[in-house]
Amino acid sequence: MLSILRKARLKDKEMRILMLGLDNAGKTTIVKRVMNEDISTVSPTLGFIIKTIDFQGYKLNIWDVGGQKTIRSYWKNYFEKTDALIWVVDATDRLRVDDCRVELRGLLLEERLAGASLLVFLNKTDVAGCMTEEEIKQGLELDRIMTHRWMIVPCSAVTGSNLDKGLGWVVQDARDRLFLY
Ligand code: G3D
Repeated sequence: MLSILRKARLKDKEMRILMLGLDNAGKTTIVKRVMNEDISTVSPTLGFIIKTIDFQGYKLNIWDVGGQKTIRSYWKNYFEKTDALIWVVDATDRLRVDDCRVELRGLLLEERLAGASLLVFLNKTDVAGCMTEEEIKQGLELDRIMTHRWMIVPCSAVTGSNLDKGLGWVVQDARDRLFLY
């Protein structure tokens, strides 16, 4: 049933994308950058923000849900009908890689996210000395993920680099999955 709903929405060229990650990872800045909004006034997301982005002819409804520990238990409320999960990682935050892995693993066990593809945005790669793609792959044990199609894309919300590449993969992957061209 869910997949029928998904197909219907894809035909309407609409996708629901959930953007999650630990607090301070850069979720809100990514959304603002993609929408060409001023990124100098980003404040921590306490509740959630929904933005609709027009991308390659698709409407991407992006739910940016706050990541503070106290509100992570509410993430569940946003899972319904998710086509893709974007997991944003702060490439400069070595101290919380374990926390990040545990939260991601928990999400991937959620039944309602079973059909979603996973894009890992390794954000803040404009910062010198940040973690590499390989470090994060290992730190998050991405190679062990067999339940979801996934991709990791190093990016920067500040420079805008690779944001289109990541979203492009999300759109392409959802289309491939549903055999819709
Ligand atoms: P969140 O929505 O995931 O909680 P925010 O994160 O978008 O609020 O960003 C948290 C902080 O990280 C912000 O800095 C923001 O400017 C910074 N940031 C986000 N993306 C990048 C990036 O790609 N590169 C760098 N260098 N910084 C980034 P402040 O200082 O406002 O807390």
